[in-house]
Amino acid sequence: MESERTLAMIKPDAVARGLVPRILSRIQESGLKILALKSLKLTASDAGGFYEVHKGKHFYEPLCSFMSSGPIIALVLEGEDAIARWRKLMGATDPAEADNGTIRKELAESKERNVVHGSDSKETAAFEISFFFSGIELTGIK
Ligand code: IDP
Ligand code: MG
Repeated sequence: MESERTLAMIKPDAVARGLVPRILSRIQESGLKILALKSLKLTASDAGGFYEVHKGKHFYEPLCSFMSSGPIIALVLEGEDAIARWRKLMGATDPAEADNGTIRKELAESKERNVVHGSDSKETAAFEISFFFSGIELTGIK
C-alpha cells in the first residue's frame, strides 16, 4: 500500500484543556509520521471555509464559532493508509459512539467538542492540507 497524507487538527477544546502532549503521544505511538505541524487561531470565516461542506447543517454555525474560539494545532500525518488509520484512532464523531481506546472516547466531552479532526477521503485530505500548508512546508524532516 502506498504512503498517504491526511490533515489532522487538535481542536480548541483540547488545546485549552492541555491535551496536546497526550494527543501527540497517541499519534507517535500509532506509527504515523508527523510531516508538518503548526499552531494558529482561525477566524470564524476561516472555519466556515474549512467546513464549507457542512454549510446549511444545524451544527455549522456553532461549529464555526467553536473552531475559532481559541488556538488549534494543524498537522499533516503521513504513512500507509494514513487517512483511515487516523480516523480509526480518533473514533466516531460522537464520543458516546466511539470505540474504547480511541482518542474521542477517552477525551471528548461531546459530539461538537470532540478534540480532534481528520480528513475523510483522499480528496478532502488534499483540500484540507492545502488549506493550512504550502508546498515548502511539506518537505518533512529527513
Ligand atoms: P468528523 O469530524 O467525525 O468527520 P463531521 O460529520 O465531518 O465529523 O462533522 C464535523 C464536526 O462538526 C464534528 O467533528 C463535530 O465537531 C461537529 N458536529 C458534527 N455533527 C454534529 C452534531 O450533530 N452536533 C454538534 N456538532 C456536530
Ligand atoms: Mg468530517
